[in-house]
Amino acid sequence: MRSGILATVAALAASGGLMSQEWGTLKGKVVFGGEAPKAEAIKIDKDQDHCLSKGDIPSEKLVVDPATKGVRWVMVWLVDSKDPKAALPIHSSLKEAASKEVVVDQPCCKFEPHVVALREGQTLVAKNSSPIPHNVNLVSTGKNPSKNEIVPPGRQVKVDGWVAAPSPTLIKCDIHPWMMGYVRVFNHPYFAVTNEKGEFEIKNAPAGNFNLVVWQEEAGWVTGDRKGTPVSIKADGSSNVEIVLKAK
Ligand SMILES: [Cu+2]
Repeated sequence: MRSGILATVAALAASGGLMSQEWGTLKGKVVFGGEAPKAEAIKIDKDQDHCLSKGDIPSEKLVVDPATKGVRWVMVWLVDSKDPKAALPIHSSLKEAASKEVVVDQPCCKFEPHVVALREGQTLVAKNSSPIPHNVNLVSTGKNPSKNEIVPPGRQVKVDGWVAAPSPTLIKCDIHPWMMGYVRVFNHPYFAVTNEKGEFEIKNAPAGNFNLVVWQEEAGWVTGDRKGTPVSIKADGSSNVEIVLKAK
C-alpha cells in the first residue's frame, strides 16, 4: 500500500503535477484610456545653456505614446493572489540579481531612467555625467535610505541598504526642482517598468494564477489597488495582459 502511494507521488512529480514548479513569460501593455495627453515642456529657469542644449525637456509625469497610447514608466510586479506578502517561487536562474549595481544618471537635467526598480541587495549608483553640479536627494519612508548629497560633474554616489517597501522612494535634485524620479524595491525578480510603447515582459515567472500590481506616479494604483489584478501565467509559454490606465 505504502509503496503504491510513493510510486504515485513519484509519477506525479515526474509529470510536473506535484512538487515541481513550472515557469512561463508574462507579457503586457499598459494603455491610456482616453485621448493621449500631449507632452508638455517643463519650464527651465536655471542653467538653461546646459539643460536646454538638447532641446526642451518634456514632463515625465504621464508619458503616453500618441501612436500606440502605451504609457511609459509604469511599474508592474507580481504578487501572490491570496497573500500579497507571501514569498513568490523564484526560478533558479534568478536567485541572484542580474547585477550588483543599478545606475541612475543625470545627463541633461533629468533623471535617467525616470523610474528605477531595485532588488534587495542591489546598490543604487546615482551618477552625474553632466558638466554641471546636481544633487541627489533621496526621500524614503520606512527603512529605506534617505540621503541628500551634492554630486559634482563626473562624480557618483553609491547607496546601499534597500529593502522591499510598499511606498516608492522619491529621487530629486533640489538645484533643479523639476528633476524628479522614483525608486521601488522588490524582494523578488518579478517586476518591470514599461517602455515607450507601454510594454513590459517578465520572464521565467512561476506558472499559475497570480496578481499583477500596477503603479504609475500620477495615477497611483492603476487597477485592483495595491492587491493588483489577476493574471494567469502559462507554463512554458507566453501569456498576455493589457492594462488600461485612466486619467484622474
Ligand atoms: Cu540637478
